[in-house]
Amino acid sequence: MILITGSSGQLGSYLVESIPNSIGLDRKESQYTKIIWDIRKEIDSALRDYEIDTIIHAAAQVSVLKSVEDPKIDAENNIIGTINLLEYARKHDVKYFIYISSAAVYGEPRYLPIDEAHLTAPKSPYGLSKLTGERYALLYHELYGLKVASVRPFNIFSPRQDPNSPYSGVISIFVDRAKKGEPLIIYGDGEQTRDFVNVEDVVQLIKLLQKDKPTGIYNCGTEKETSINELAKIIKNISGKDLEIVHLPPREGDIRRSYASIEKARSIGYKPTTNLKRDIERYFFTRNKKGGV
Ligand code: UD2
Repeated sequence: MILITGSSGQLGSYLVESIPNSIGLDRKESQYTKIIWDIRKEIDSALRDYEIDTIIHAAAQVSVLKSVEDPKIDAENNIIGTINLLEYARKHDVKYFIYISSAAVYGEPRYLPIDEAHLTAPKSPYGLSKLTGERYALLYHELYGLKVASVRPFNIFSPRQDPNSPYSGVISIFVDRAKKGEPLIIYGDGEQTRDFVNVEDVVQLIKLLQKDKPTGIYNCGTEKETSINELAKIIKNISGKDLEIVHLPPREGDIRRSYASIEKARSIGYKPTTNLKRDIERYFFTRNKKGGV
């Protein structure tokens, strides 16, 4: 059986939906979650009734902002929580561990596109805790032979991101404001770029990993960069409204340009399908907002 942690979250919910023989664990209830459990506590008693051979660890404190406000809670979830799962894997002879890391581990890019060999110099407690969790997982490979893959997603988007959360991504926020006819707010000149990847591509890569079970680190993106100005234009056009675009001072610590090298993911068969305009339309502006995988 495949354990998916973070099953009430954006990525975890899609994973439960699209991976057969999987079971979801999360501290929050949802239709995708079978086991309600906080990973900051040891995990054995929660999984007593199950035989787990693979763990996909997507549960995390995901907000950069929150991690700055409360680095301790961030570390408890992302570091201690990961250690609890790795300890379970070690004791119960789990065969494969997929760790969901983040592009935040790189910090300010030194060159583009960013490949997996790029220096890791996180700029936030979140980036550091995700990197530490990843290092622990890879250490368990060294020490105990646990097969471990770490996925470093760039900017994931899907209709399951809560636009009302102050920690939400720019696409959900822009779409929400566009629907309400509110101005789109761009921090800085809008020429900063990101590699936006739809959640289905992240699921695609994870399924490929599950098939071959390699050990290693894999970026997950599209190898394309889109500026925030372009993104605002796309969403304004789709909405068909005469939306105002307002520029505010840049966000502190904002990265200027970012996009992934995905050569390594390609080597195991990954082919990104993300098409920003089409996906924003079908995820957010059609009647069926499910955006099913
Ligand atoms: C993303 C991830 C973060 C971490 C990081 C790694 C999300 C929500 N955050 O942060 O968890 O992995 O990548 O580098 O996926 N912006 C606006 N107006 C808005 C909101 C945002 O102009 O209303 C800009 C923002 O200043 C930034 C860009 O849009 O330049 C993307 O912002 P974001 O918060 O979606 O994601 P990012 O890249 O800061």
